[in-house]
Amino acid sequence: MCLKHWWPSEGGPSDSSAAWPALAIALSIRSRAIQDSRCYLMNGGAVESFFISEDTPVGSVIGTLSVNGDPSAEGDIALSVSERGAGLVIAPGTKNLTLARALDREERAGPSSLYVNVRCERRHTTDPSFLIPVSVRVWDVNDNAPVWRGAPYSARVSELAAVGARVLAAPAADADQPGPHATVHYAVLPGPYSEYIGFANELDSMLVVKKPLDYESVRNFTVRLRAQDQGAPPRYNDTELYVQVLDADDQNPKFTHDHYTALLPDDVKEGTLAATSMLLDVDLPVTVVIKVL
Ligand SMILES: [Ca+2]
Ligand SMILES: [Ca+2]
Ligand SMILES: [Ca+2]
Repeated sequence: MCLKHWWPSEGGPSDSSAAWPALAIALSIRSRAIQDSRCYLMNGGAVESFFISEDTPVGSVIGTLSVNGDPSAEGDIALSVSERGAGLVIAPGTKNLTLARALDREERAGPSSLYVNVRCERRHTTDPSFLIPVSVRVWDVNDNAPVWRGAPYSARVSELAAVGARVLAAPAADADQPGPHATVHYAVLPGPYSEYIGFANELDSMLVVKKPLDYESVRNFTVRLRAQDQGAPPRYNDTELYVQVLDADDQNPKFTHDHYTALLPDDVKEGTLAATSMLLDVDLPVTVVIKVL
């Protein structure tokens, strides 16, 4: 606001010269009242806002209140946070706002924002005190690793399962805010048998067969799984998948020898047991009985 002082020589709003002293006094009082900017925010706003990292340590100074006035012991204003336990305090004699409780964007270890009122008093006056609303919000940091649901995992897979066949869903959830901090990439870690099983793709929690299984050569195995977010640096969790390979009748029976002979008496009767032979069947043991016909 701009005040203009009129003087009689400039031509005033009234033609009554007797009115000038009273007008000058009134303007002077009003001018002083307006010039007392103590407890007003310097930026002309009504609210003081701060935006800080969610992992800001308790005890940190998060900012300085941009209020007009001197809050020191000999100063002309007094500042205090009007709510008790509000999560913010003002260091005595300063305009510094100090964090008094942990904040958490995920609202697990504390609130994700604070709203408090700072009381500002004009010292040595009877003016009513001012309340300055202060808002503190937090931005996300990557403070959560993906967490596997239902881990560790186990699956039974037929040796006849085709490459690409689904084995198991192994989902992991990340509590951080949507975006890189919560985007989970899945992988089977390199190691023994890791060539048999893999994720459909790195963003898909579905495990599939990557290489044909064979009960006769591998009956069970364990692979390690990793779920990693895309933060910088990333966070991850590992778990295990145990796979039991199920036998299937995928082998033809084989004779243990190429040929068999038996000595039979001349009067051998029909139906007499002549010989037995073990057939080697890697799926199921089979015994064949040979009788005289
Ligand atoms: Ca957090
Ligand atoms: Ca977070
Ligand atoms: Ca994360």
